[in-house]
Amino acid sequence: MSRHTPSMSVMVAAARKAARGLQRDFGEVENLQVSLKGPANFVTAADKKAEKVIFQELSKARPGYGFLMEEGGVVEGADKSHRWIIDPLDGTTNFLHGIPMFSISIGLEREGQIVAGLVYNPISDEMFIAEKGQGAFLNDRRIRVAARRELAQSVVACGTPDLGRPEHERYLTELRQVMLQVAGVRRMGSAALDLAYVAAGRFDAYWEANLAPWDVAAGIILVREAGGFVSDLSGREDMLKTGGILAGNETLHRQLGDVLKKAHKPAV
Ligand code: 2AM
Ligand code: CA
Repeated sequence: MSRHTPSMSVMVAAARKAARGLQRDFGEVENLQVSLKGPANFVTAADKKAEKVIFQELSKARPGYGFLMEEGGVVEGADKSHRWIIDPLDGTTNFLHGIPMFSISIGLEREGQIVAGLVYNPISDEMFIAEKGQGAFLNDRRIRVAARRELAQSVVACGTPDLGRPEHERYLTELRQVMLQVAGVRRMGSAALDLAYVAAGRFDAYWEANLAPWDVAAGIILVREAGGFVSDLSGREDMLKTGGILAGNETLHRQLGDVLKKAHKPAV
């Protein structure tokens, strides 16, 4: 069983409340697929509604904490040492298409350090939580990163650049090298869930570029508390600044990092 702090209880309650709205709206999205206008505006509204619920719940429980949110941006708090980092709907494209792979992501920063993280898939009802020094849990059961040490036996997750972004060539160069060396590549569409799956040992490793802080804040502590390693794509700790992320157990984190680095070196 997980023993968690009152702050985590607050996060769990906020996520569950927002999830009820997302579950309802996800059901509606399936009906809207056939309408002329399509579900895009509806999804934007669902996203904003979920964020508002989380914002209100957390503000009530912890007055003064600051916020960094996907939709609402920065809200300065009177308490400068605490900040919530929130993505109310990570995996928006999946949600829009009726694919049940999306999540709510809530991270808590104290003095600039992530001390708690929650990633919740409202459809599978899988709640991933972690607090600094307390381990990582999936629905109250302890989780750990996978123990595999060979890329050839590993399932590696990634994210591809969105339409219109300039990184497609660079990304294809990386993907080519990775897929030549691993058992399988997966592309799920929610960075927060990708990290939660690494923490749970479902994915052996994961890399992606150009992510926002709210995509990864909660997932980073999940992986670390599950015994894994997380860095940016240069092996440094600047994930929230650079938007690059590389995660796995110690061995695969290093090996995948090497593959990505070599992918960009001209052959000699
Ligand atoms: P979203 O669903 O909240 O947009 C998919 O590979 C991941 O990238 C998702 O976590 C997705 O979050 C995120 N993502 C999509 N577009 C993005 C953007 N423009 N900036 C940062 N992250 C993005
Ligand atoms: Ca997101």
